[in-house]
Amino acid sequence: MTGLTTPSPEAVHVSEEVALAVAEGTPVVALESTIFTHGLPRPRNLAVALEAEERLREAGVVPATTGVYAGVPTVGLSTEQITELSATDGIDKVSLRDLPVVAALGRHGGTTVAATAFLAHRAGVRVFSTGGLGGVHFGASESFDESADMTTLAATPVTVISAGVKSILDIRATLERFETFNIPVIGYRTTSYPGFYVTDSGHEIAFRVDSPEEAARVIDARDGLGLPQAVLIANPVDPAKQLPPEELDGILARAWAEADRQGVTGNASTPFLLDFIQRDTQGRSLEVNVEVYRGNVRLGGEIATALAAARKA
Ligand code: PSU
Ligand code: MN
Repeated sequence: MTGLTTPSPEAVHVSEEVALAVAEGTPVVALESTIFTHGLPRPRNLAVALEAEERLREAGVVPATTGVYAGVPTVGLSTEQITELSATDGIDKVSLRDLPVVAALGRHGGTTVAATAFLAHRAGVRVFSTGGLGGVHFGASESFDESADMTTLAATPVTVISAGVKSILDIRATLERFETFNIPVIGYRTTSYPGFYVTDSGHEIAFRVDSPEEAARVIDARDGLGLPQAVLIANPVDPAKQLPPEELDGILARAWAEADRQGVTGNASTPFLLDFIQRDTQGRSLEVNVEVYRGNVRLGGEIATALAAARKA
């Protein structure tokens, strides 16, 4: 014996609506909370979080917004809880390592992709939509700053819809790490890996799927094989709505230089850089961020619906 105990079902609160949907095979999509606790500025953060839920419901999909409310890791936060979390200062950014601490200390937390993927999987939710994934930061070969999103996704069999990894990251190195961790990366109607703020990061990926049904078949194949990794669906932003690609290098250079100057490191880097880019682009990056998220929420709903239909067939 290792001395490990069996996980307790009470450790994670799954809302009644989400639990019922999971039990009945109704499509469900998990949504993260860091996007509204640390990503988007107020009051836009709340509007975006509620709009995502609303659009899923309109499509017949149950939203499962995930976060930590007063120490309770929750899959299926209520509107009141989302409203409070999006308006409260000093909320923790909760990755998987932080989860037991924040739970024990009774704190509020916005869950990252890593923590959200873990909680969604614990609740039986198979599909999760986000904006951009964490990955390898530039200089990681010295700083070791690689997002725990990657290692978590290597061991968590959910499906994550994103517009690639955040533009601030070393995308080439991140794609290499996904390969190392056996994490499949699949373009949605493209083999050009998206660059979050831009449609094309300039990196090619091997595979594409062209419909939600095809994505669902990949997910079912992964599950049939009993593989433990997430499937990543990379869904590019509409080219008409991207940041002008020719401006991106300059924007990123200014962001990194400022982070360097202020000595920002660790888990503060991502929120700092995204916030800097928002100011540097006079809010244009915010509009792209919202657009990216909408697209991923929509596709997540479609894939969850295709998965549910395949199960019933
Ligand atoms: N969006 C933001 N700020 C963030 C994140 C998203 O505006 O901090 C989170 C995402 O949830 C992602 C995480 O999972 O950043 C990656 O951060 P890190 O590199 O510290 O692992
Ligand atoms: Mn980090």
